Amino acid sequence: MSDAFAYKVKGFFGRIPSEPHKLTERTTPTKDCIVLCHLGVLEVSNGNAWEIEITGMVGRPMRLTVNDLKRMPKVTIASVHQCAGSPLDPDKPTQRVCNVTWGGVRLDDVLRLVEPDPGAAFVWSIGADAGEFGSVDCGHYIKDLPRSRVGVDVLLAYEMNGERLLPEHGHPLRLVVPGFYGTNSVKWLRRIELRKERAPGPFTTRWYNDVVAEGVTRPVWNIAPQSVIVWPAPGTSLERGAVVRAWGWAWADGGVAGVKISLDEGLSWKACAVEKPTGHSWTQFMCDFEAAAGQQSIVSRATSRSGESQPDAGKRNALYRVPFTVV
Ligand SMILES: Nc1nc2c(c(=O)[nH]1)N[C@H]1C(S)=C(S)[C@@H](COP(=O)(O)O)O[C@H]1N2
Ligand SMILES: [Mo]
Repeated sequence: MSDAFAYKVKGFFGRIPSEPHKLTERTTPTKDCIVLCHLGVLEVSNGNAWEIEITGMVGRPMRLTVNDLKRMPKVTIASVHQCAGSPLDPDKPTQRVCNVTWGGVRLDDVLRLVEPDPGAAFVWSIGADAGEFGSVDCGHYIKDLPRSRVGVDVLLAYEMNGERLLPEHGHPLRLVVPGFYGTNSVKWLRRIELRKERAPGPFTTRWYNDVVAEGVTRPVWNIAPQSVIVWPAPGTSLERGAVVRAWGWAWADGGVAGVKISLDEGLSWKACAVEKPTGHSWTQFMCDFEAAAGQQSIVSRATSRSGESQPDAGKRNALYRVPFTVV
C-alpha cells in the first residue's frame, strides 16, 4: 500500500451524540451522525486517484481507482447506521445510531469483474488505517462478511447524504453493509480479498463476536431489533390528562414487524402504529397515551420480522427508557 495519506487524528476518535430525542429527522444531517474511528482519522488529498485492490480467490485480481468506480452505475441506498457499541463492553446498550443515504457502486458489480472463485465464502475488507486500540497493536482495520450477503445492496460508497464523504466517514471510499452494524462498514477502504475463511486480526477474532451459548460465538454482523424514543424527551414534564403522541424509530436487519410501548416499567404494553418498513431505513412508530399520575417513564420494544424482540437488559439492543414527570 502506498502512503498517499496522512493522519488527521492518530488514535481513537469518536463523535457519539447518543441523544435520541434529537433524531427528529428521517435522514440524519451529517453533522449529527455518529463517528467511530478506532485507530485514527485519515486525511486523503487526491481522493479520485485512491486505489483499491481486489485480490485473493479471484480469477482476475484488479486495481481500481475511485475515478474508475465513479464511471460505473451509481446507486443510492438509505440505511440505518448503528455502532454496535464499544468492543471492550459489547453487551452495553448504546443509542449510537443515525439514518443516512449512501451513494456509490455495488460491490457485486465490482466482484463480477474479478471472477470470484465459488469457494470464496467470505469477503474481507481492509482499511488503510492501522495502529493501536485497547492496548493491542491491531495492524490494519480488517473486517469480513459472508459472500452470500453481498447481493444487491452492499456498496463501495463515496458519498453520504448526497455529499462527498467527510474524512472521518472514510473519504474517499468505504464499504457499506446495510443491515449490518457499522463496524462492518470499513472506511478508507484499500483492499478487498475473497477468502475461504473468516478474516484474521483483532476486529474479527478477539472482538465483535457475541457469545450465544457456552463455547459458541456469533459475529457481530446483523443488526438486532432496536428502537429509540424521540418524544417525549428525557426529563419532559407532561401535564396530567394530556394526550401525548409518543414516537420514535425502530429498525432491525430484515425489517421491523411491530413496536410496543410501556408506561409502567414493563407491566403492561401497548401496540404502536408502525409505518411500513422500506429497505434498510429505520421505521417510524407512534402511539398516543394519556399522561397520568404515577407515570415516570416510557420504554419501547421492537420486534423484527424474524420474530426476535428487544431484551429487557444485558444486551446491546436492550430496552431504552426515557424518564419524564407528570405534573
Ligand atoms: N477503517 C475503519 N473503518 C471503520 C472503523 C475504523 O475504526 N476503521 N470503525 C467502524 C465502526 S466501529 C463504526 S461504528 C463505523 C462508524 O462509521 P462512521 O464513523 O462513518 O459513522 O465505522 C466502522 N468502520
Ligand atoms: Mo462501532
